[in-house]
Amino acid sequence: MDDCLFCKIVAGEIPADVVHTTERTVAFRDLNPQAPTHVLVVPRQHFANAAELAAGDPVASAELVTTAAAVATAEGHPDDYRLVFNTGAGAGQTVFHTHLHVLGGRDLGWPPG
Ligand code: D5M
Repeated sequence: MDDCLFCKIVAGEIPADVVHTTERTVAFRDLNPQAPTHVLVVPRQHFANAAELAAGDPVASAELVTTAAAVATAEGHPDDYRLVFNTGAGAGQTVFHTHLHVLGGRDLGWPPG
C-alpha cells in the first residue's frame, strides 16, 4: 500500500528501531512506548487488522506470535508480557496495517484503559 506507514517501515523507506526480523515479520520499537518493552510486530505483507491477517496468511499470523515471544525473551522477560491487537478506531487502532503490541518490563494492570 503506497500510503501505509508500516509498509514503508517494512520497506526501509522510513527509519525504525528494528529489534527482530523473520521471513514474514518485522519487529520494531513503538515510537510512544507504554512500558520498558513496547515493540510492534508487523507482517511484511499488508493486512488491515489481525482477523484479515489470520484469514489471508495464517502462517504469518502465527509467526507474529512466535516473533513476539522471541522479542520478550530477548528483552529479558520471557514469561511475563502482554500481546495486544487493537482492532478498529473505536478500540484505539490508529495504524491500519495490523501490528501486535508486545508490552513488558513492568507490572501491567488489568483492565486496560
Ligand atoms: O498503535 C499504533 C502504534 O504505532 C502507536 O503505539 C504508535 C506507533 N507508531 C506510530 N508511528 C510510528 C513509527 N513511525 N515508528 C514506531 N511506532 C510508531 P495502534 O494500536 O494502531 O494505536
